[in-house]
Amino acid sequence: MLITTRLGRTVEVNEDYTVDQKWDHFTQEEHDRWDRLYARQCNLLPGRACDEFMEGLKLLKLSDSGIPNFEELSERLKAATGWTVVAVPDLVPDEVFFDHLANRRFPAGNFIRSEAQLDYLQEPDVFHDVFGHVPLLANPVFADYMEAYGKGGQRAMGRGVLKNLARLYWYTVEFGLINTPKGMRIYGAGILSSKAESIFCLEDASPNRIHFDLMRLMQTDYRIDDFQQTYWVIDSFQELLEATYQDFGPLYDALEASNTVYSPAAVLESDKVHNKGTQAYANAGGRLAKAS
Ligand code: HBI
Ligand code: FE
Repeated sequence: MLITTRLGRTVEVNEDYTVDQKWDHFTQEEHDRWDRLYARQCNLLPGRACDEFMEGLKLLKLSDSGIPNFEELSERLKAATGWTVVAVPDLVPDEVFFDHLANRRFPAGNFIRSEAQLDYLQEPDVFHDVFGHVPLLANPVFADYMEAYGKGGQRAMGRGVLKNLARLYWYTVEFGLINTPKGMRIYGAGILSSKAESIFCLEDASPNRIHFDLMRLMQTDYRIDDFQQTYWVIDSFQELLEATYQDFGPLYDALEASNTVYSPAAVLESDKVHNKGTQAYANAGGRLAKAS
């Protein structure tokens, strides 16, 4: 079928919104952009990214030799955890996204950001999707968590509570931190694919760092246009997986009954706080203040 992407391109896609990666179509300039992004993050991430992520990079042989060929990458990933990477032109509809995850397919954007967007873009491109998300899919516990999320998404849609579940994805898969014996580390893909946020999330005094609490986090708004005001910290991927292996039905009942939404910067009496942020960055106007 034919669809129009959010960037205004008309593309022929399969029923499940996938396309052929057509790896040969990437230009030398585009491969070179991947290489520079890759090198930049690899300089930054030792000591900041969690070990599981660094191990995934190595196992999957992600490198600074161009945009990965999804077929080859999927072969290595499939051998590790049964996941594959499929190409999509853009964000796919929620139900399609969940169906891919529930079947251990990760949809990755089949384009790379422009030179002007090297540091920041909202659309998930191949660097965010493959460099940020795919390494952890080689970890068996995280791989199970992502499948569970896809299955949970299908149920949440049926109940009309997708907004709550989407917050779980945002604050864990995209922007999660993990406590390790060596110190706090990054596992969220939105951070791992961003130079500035990789430093900000761990080292800046501005954001809150609060211990993961499923119900609390499903009631908390997030921002999609700037650094997070709160990062949620887990002790292990097992903690995350176990939280999603309970029946969400009673949780959704409680969410509906309480009908509470906390702001992105809120700190509650009941929160287990690792660091209470100053919010100096957000209060000064954030990214837009810096740009002007
Ligand atoms: N599609 N390709 C793609 N990537 C995403 O991360 C994505 C998506 N569609 C929907 C979606 N994410 C979110 O709205 C869900 O997590 C709720
Ligand atoms: Fe993402």
